Amino acid sequence: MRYQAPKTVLCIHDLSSLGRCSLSVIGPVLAAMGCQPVLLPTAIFSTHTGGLGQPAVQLCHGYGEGALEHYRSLGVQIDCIYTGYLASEEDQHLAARAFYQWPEALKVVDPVMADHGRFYAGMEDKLPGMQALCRSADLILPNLTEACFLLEEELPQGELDESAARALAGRLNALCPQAVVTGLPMGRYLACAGAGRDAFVVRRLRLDRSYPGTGDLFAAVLTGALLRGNALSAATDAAAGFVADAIAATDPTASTAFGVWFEPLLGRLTPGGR
Ligand code: PXL
Repeated sequence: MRYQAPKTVLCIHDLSSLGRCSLSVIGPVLAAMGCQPVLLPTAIFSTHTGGLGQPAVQLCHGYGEGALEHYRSLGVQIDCIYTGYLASEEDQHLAARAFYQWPEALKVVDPVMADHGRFYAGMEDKLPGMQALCRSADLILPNLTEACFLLEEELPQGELDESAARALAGRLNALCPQAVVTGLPMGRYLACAGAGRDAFVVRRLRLDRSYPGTGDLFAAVLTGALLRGNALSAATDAAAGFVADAIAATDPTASTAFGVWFEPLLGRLTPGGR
C-alpha cells in the first residue's frame, strides 16, 4: 500500500455557524476533496451578517497568533494558506504573518469585503489592508464589486462583453500574478474571468436567486481543485459548476439567507466521486 499525504490547507476565516458560509462550508468542502483543512477562526458568529438578524459575535483576538506559533513549533507542513473574511486589521496582519511563516505555501486570498456594489457592514476601512494582502498572494478571488474596489475603479454599468471581462481580470495582475473575478454579468450568463498563466472566461446560466456563502463555496472548491493539480481554468470551471449545481439543488421556496443545500452534493467532490 502506498500512502499519499493529504494536502494541508490553513484556512483563516470567520466561523459563521448557521447560514452556510465561511468555515462552515470551507471545512467540509476541502475535506471532501481529500485535503486536510486546518480551520483557524478569526471570529465566531452565530450566523453570517447577510439577512439573519444581528449575530452573536465572539472575536478571537490573540488566538490566531498563538495557533500559528503552535503549528510552527510542531513543524507541520502547510501546503496552502487560504484567507477570506478578515474583519479587522489585526486579522489581516495575522494572514500576512502566516504567509511569512510558510513562504512555500500556495497563498490564496478571497478578499471578502463587498458585493452588489457595496461594502459589507464594517468593511469600509479594510480596503488598504486587503490591497496589501492581495499583493503578497499567489491568487486572488474577488467578486466584481471587490475587484473594482481593489482597483479603485468605478463599477461597470450593465453587462460586460468577453473582452471587458478579460481586461478586468488582467488589470488585477497589477496586484497579484493570478486572479479570478466572479459574478460578471454577461447576458444570459454569469461569468468568471481569469488572468495569470492562462486567461479564460467561464460562463454558467444566470439564475435569478442569490445566496450568501456561494463565494466561499466557489473559492473552497477552486482551491481544492488546484491542489489536486488542475490548471486554474479547470479549477474555476469545477467551482462554478459545483455552485450552480448546489443552487439548483436548493428548494427555491426556502429562505435564501440560509444558503445553498450543498451537503448532499459533497460526494461529487471526493476523489473519483460523481
Ligand atoms: O461569506 C462571506 C461572509 C463571511 N463571514 C461573514 C459574513 C459573510 C457575508 O455576509 O457576514 C460573517
